[in-house]
Amino acid sequence: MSSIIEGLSLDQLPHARSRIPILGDIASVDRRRPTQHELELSRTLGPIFERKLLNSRVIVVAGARLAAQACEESSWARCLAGPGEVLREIVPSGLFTARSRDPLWGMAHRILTPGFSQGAMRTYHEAMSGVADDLIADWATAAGGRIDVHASMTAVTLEVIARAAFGKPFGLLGDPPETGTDARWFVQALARILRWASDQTNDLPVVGAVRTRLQAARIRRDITAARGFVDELVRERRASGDTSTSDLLGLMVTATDPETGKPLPDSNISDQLLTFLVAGHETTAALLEASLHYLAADPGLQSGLREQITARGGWDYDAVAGMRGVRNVLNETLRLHPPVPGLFRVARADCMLGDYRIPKGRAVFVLSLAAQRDPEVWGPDAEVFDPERFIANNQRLFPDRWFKPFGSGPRACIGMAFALHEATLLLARLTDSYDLAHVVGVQAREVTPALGLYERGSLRPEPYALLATRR
Ligand code: MNH
Repeated sequence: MSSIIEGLSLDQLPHARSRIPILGDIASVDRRRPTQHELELSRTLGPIFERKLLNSRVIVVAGARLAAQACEESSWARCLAGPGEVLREIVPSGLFTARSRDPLWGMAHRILTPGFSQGAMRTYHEAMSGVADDLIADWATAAGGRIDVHASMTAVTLEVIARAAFGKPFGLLGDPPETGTDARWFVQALARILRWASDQTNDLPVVGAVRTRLQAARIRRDITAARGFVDELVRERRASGDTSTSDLLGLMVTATDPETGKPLPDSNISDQLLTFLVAGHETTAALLEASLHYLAADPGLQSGLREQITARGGWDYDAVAGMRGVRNVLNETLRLHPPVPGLFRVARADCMLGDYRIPKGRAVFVLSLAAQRDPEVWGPDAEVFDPERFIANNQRLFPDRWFKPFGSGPRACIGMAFALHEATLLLARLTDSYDLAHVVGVQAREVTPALGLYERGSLRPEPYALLATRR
């Protein structure tokens, strides 16, 4: 207890030098790249510091050892703040946005967990492979082999969710679906909603309020339309008489909660469908965009992967699940460029975080983007892109490394296995079928610090084109 009394108070937290009364850190706000700016600040302010804007204060945890402390479930819990809080306005009780004490969270979590088991991934493998075929064919038609990576990865990740998790082709790749539903307008509405949500999180207080009001009517229409679209998926599944529980839609329509014996209410099913469409595509697309960026910069890395891919001897579920080299590239990309750049955590009780006394109920922002590059636990070359860090033997060299791109505790990402299997399959298929190159030569090692990440929605490279040549 005495350490609690002796610790430093939060008034003593370091902050930007340019702080002024009342407005706070307004002179050092970077609205376009807020988390990259915090990463920069951590280099001078250290592993924990404070950001203040008017009355809002955020404690940023950038050091890996402190990040690990703030992820201990005994004293800390996930906190709904930032983008999660904004998304609550649109999707009040999806898995991502529901409060942990909301009974609907537990119910949905229990009902949907089997949909993310290894057995489920084996089932989704076929639908994912079909989308991969369509992607390979689609790239072959690009004029001059020039690929708009962001557009392509957005389409492919949405199509994977649609076919694997909902059994419903959206027609964003490959043949147009037989039935009338064209999902293109839905995808555009979704993009506008996400952009609006992300602007709200990044905007300065007054600017944000004005912008929100100006766009409110449009966004409300988009949200209503998006709900109508997902509700139609539920109606179609019910009308088909199919009561299998082999995909996420089937589980939601047919399964009951093992604890309460109840099915998910219809309004909650729409929330979950929207959640999976949003949470499931943006982040995975961002991961693929950044991974392709590294691969295109390094022909040696591509040929190394091709050898390992060929050695797996095929493309069935087990062959793909064992493509360690591809998995290492994905992990290293997630380490340096986590699509979700940080985690909000809240203290369950008065506690210490490093030298600071944290009162119960105080929130902190754990900046994964910084903690996953902390040289104290990752070594002096922490900023270098090196997939071999994730080879089992090398991992032992850094026992305290902090790596949580999918979050922490009971509210961690439910879709991790889905995302990793999908990304492994797609990246391996693309590397196997195409030589990848940047339009202007970029060296992988230059890329790391200067990727110029875009921060609208998930952290991702600025939109870029790459050249794909059929092998
Ligand atoms: Mn995902 C939660 C990262 C892919 C569905 N996801 C989270 C969290 C992170 C995260 C981090 C926790 C956020 C927090 O603590 O505030 N997710 C990712 C990344 C990828 C990803 C980096 C891809 C790469 N996620 C997916 C996919 C799906 C999905 C694919 C669905 C098919 N994620 C979720 C859901 C939650 C979540 C649902 C909320 C879980 C909960 O709170 O119970």
